[in-house]
Amino acid sequence: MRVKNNIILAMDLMNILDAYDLSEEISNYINTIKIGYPLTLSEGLSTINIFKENFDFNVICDYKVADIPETNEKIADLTFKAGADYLIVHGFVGSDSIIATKEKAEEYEKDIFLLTEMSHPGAKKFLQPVADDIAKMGVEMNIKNYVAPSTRLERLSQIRDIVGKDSFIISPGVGTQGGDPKKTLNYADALIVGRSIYESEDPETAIKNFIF
Ligand code: FNU
Repeated sequence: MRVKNNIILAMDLMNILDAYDLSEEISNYINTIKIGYPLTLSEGLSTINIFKENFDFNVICDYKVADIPETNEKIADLTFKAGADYLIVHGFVGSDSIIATKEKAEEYEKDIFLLTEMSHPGAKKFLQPVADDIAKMGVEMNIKNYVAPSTRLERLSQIRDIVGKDSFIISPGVGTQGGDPKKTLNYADALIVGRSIYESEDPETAIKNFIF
């Protein structure tokens, strides 16, 4: 996966017109966006194709899939059928649930990202203690793409050590959540950036602050 300028825009706007306008404004700087529940539940899965057809973006769907294998498979099927290139899947649910999404991705010649540790403070209590094991499981499962936090660089570094240099790590938490973008790129392949860009008065200038 080639992420232009190592920036993935988290498109957490609540309506497609705003998202479309922002895409027009910054499409020279990025080729990859991440959409999640805010935009999908507001406007539907059809938004995926709007970004693909008009901007040719890679679209990562951040649905943090975390269910039993049979339900995960249905969610993955709907997401890839709607045009997604990647689906973010929780690791804590275990390998059978993850395999269900990975196999579905392969049917569509797409892929998943495995979520290890999250970036917010609350993740320290339940997720952090098992995050290394989630990453190790991912390696055993031959998963190549991971999500790991920029808000705790020592954890990001540890997860990089586990998944190895050839894996692809995308990292949320820079900017508004406090993570340092430049230092994050010592360990991660790309930054996920949301509010620092889409809440800015001048998104084009804001995005340049994340280009090194
Ligand atoms: P911004 N996100 C996150 N932390 O922030 N997918 C995680 O551990 C994770 C995520 C998402 O803070 C979050 O939902 F796994 O405005 C949002 O879409 O820059 C984006 O990353 C961060 O947005």
